[in-house]
Amino acid sequence: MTTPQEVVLTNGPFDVLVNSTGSANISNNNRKILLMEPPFYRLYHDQFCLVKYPLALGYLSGSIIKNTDWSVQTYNSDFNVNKRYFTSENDYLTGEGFERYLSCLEDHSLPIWDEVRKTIEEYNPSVLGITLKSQNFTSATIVAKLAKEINPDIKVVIGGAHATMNGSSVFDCEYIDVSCIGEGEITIIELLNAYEKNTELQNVNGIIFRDKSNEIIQTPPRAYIEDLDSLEFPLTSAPKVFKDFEKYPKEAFSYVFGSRGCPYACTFCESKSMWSRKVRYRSPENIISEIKEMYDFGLRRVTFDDDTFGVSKKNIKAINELMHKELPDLTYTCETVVQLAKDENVVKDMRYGGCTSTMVGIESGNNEMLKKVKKSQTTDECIQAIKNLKKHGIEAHAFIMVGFPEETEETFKQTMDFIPKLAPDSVIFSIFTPYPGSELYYVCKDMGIIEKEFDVSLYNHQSPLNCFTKYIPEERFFELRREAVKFVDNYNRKAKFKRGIKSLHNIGIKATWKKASSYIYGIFIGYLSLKDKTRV
Ligand code: B12
Ligand code: SF4
Repeated sequence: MTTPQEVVLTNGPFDVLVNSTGSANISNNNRKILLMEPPFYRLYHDQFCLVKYPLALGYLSGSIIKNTDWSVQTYNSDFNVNKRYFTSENDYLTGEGFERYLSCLEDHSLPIWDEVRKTIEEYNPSVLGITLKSQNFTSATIVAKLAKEINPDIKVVIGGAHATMNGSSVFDCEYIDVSCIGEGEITIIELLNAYEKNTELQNVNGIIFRDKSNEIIQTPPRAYIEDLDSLEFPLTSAPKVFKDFEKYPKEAFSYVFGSRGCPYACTFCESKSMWSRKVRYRSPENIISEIKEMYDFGLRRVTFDDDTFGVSKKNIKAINELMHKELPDLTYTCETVVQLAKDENVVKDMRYGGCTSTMVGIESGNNEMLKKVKKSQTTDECIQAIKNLKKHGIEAHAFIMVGFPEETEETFKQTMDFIPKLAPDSVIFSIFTPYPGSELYYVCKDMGIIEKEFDVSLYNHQSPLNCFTKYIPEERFFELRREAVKFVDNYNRKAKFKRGIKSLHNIGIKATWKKASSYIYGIFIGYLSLKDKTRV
């Protein structure tokens, strides 16, 4: 570790602090931070976008408002105010969409980048915070570049899963000043205070930063926040800070996190590197009071975004009892694991609390493969879990993943054959992707499946380039994948139709006609939007 050079204060017209290398520090007159989600889905298709208030932006801005007098704006540049459509087709990030994605990363004169430029110019922040997943890192580097072109003195701070997993390598992008490792609520406060008071960043734990002599310095790790109940609710400050707040549908604010961390150790997932396997829980009371705020805002259905809803049976019971008591006409949806849903009592508790839909990590239809990826479940237990959920009126959508490094043609086909036996309400189909921070990322490196210089922004669960299997030749893998995507799309269409018939049967003729006409209208609007495929 090195110590940053000394910073000197000069007298300027705007009380600007200038350091010894001449670049401006944060002015007392400009305590403004813009926090943003970089574009990703919009780069693929103009009509696909992230209709959501990213929780990282909500938590960070809440913390800044509570603890500092900085002004904050949050901005989801992956939301298109004119078009909100999304798709459930499995190949939506492939084909023409993928070509467009690549060209948008090359051509920075496109309207999407103009929108980003304009937002930065108009708000004129002294600090730009960008939240990152590996897939949108390249997009984020473009945002950082645009920001520095507008004002070279803007401090660019990144955070999120990709920042946390990739250490100092993110500084290959010359426009990044600071990377936040792990949780950001306290780190961002200390960072803003350091900027404002012009003290050394060395004293801020949990960051890596570029000092004035361009050296990359890492500070000691940031301790996890012990009391998650102390955090502000993202929705509370959203109307004040979130750009275009009023243009979002209410559902964009229906996401809630009840815990941080996951006790499981699936090798394709990097949750343990980010949050650790020790789970931190919010109290059921605190969760319910956040959901009450969402209820008052007009929401009647919320989504738990936790890695695994509730985690322990005891906690699940406690949350659901309170939900039932305090919010009887609110429903929720969540992600769960077979280990929990195979227990009918857990499922009953969830139903009691208002759960109507779940996504369950099934992944493979082959027991050996499940063991290899440390998914602690058997195929029989998977069937039991889906059965339990459906029996109690909870939709069960299955995450299925193929293309693990040790996948063979046989295990691939077994997984496809398993889907009808499992009979989920739909399949969320993914091709394995080695995410930095996951165990399999390092396995892929050791096996030589991925190169040292691995550009992860080209890969994601639906990327047409994904092929990380050792035993299936690439051409054959792509063939199997094409067939699988067709099979899954077909399965999902049929399953959706069946669900539709069932729900229409339950609601009667008049309501059926109303629903059917709005469905036809939806198709018509969707068709128009698909025809209007303008570049983003
Ligand atoms: C909800 C979710 C989604 C949603 C919405 C995402 C969104 N933008 O809001 C959807 C479904 C769209 C999605 C999509 C994808 N996701 Co996702 N997603 C999640 C999930 C479950 C929760 C995210 C969340 O809200 N967390 C809660 C907030 C509070 O945590 P946080 O975002 O990490 O932020 C904290 C810190 O990281 C830090 N921080 C974050 N940003 C910043 C910025 C600054 C400036 C600072 C200082 C600090 C800071 O402070 C925050 C507060 O403590 C996470 C898993 C998880 N447990 O986090 C996966 C996760 C983030 N997703 C992941 C992946 C892989 C994807 C996809 C690539 C999947 C795919 N199709 O292939 C896409 C990529 C989309 C994209 N835009 O790039 C991976 C990322 C792995 C990686 N190395 O990047 C994760 C970690 C899941 C996993 N365990 O593997 N995702
Ligand atoms: S895949 Fe889900 S259950 Fe497995 S470690 Fe990741 S978050 Fe936990």
